[in-house]
Amino acid sequence: GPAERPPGLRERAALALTAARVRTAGLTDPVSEQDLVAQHSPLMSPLVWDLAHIGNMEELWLLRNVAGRASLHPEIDPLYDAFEHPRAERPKLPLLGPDEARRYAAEVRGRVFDLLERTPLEGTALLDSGYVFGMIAQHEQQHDETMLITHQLRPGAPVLAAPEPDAPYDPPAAPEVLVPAGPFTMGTSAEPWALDNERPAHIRETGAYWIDTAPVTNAAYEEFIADGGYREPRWWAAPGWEQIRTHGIGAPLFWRREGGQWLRRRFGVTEPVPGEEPVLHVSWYEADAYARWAGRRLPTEEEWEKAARHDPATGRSTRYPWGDGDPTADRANLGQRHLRPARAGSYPAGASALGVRQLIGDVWEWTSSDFLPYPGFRPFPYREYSEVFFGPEHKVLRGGSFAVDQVACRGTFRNWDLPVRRQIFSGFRTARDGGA
Ligand code: AVJ
Ligand code: FE
Repeated sequence: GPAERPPGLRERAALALTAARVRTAGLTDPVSEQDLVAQHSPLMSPLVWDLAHIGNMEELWLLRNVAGRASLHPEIDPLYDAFEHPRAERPKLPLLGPDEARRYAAEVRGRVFDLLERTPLEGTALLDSGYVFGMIAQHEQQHDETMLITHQLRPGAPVLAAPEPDAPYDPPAAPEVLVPAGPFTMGTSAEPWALDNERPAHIRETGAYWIDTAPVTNAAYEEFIADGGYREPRWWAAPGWEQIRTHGIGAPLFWRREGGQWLRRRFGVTEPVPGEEPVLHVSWYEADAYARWAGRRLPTEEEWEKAARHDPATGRSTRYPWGDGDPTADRANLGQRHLRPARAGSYPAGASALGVRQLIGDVWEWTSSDFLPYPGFRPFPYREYSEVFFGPEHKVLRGGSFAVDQVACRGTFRNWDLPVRRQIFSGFRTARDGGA
């Protein structure tokens, strides 16, 4: 019957925009006025900035650039341009207050729904397949993850709640999987809402390599700490060694040692570090140092994507490790359904063709690769999404965390950050070269 008909593009766009706004409300409505306007870390904006910035990007792309309307409130536009004001400066700006920001975002959204009903989703690159609506839903979800990071950094009592992961758990027998040498298709030219940096599809070659079946766990990472990993310069890239010396770092962010055990603070609650869970809140330097200590290395970005998408039986690259179907609750820990990763070895239904687990969801995974354009890259629709960040200073993360919504997560999705960053929901898995 009609209930089983897959949603059309217009409906998909409306659902994605609404899901993002429900999540935004959940991240801001339970927060006090004072905590919405405060800056909880110099790395982050006040939550009230993200809230109005979400509305302002939506107005810019959908109401001004697509529909050709005039700015609703020209005086506020410069306040919410991420390139005009670095995060540390944002609390001093004359920002909209919480209620004004909510009203503004809601006003924009009402007009956007009118536009979505009346606009053909074809004819221009921005409108084809509803691209710009999908891009704006992804933008809001990305800021929702950013706001969740702010929640994690915020001192004080918890305001968020979610059920514990109840994922199917069936630890794989082998700790690593051999990926055969040969070509595969990286990136996409077919995924309608893929962002510019995921395009175009192109062929890459890799050698044979072994990759961890699941992300590195807290228990494994604790062995590195206990073995003096943070006191041994030979494991560390020079800037990483400098960072841990300067800041006295000896464990992942939010960890502390008490009574002979590791505790961590997670969204306002202190708890023992769970050994079977993927390690979280490590920098690229910490991931790189652990891998070297373990006699291994981080996977390159193409090795990660080949493990996640290449089906040796068909030679095709799939959208996700499990195939082309959308993520489901038994395949991946996405969408802030839980406020933590699931145990390493969960989600057997989400395994890749070769049996690699938890590539999608749980923790973002650092790769060894710099964030660079694919051959044939074209900035679209704005240079400031990806192009201005290309270069050796940013490292690529793959796979998405528990805080990523499925609209902004697929086998081709690329995230990036500075290698010193640890407040993000970052973990990793390791690799090593395969035999001849
Ligand atoms: C892709 C997560 C690095 O948050 O800086 C949000 C996403 N771009 N608004 C970021 C983004 C513009 C971006 N990351
Ligand atoms: Fe943004």
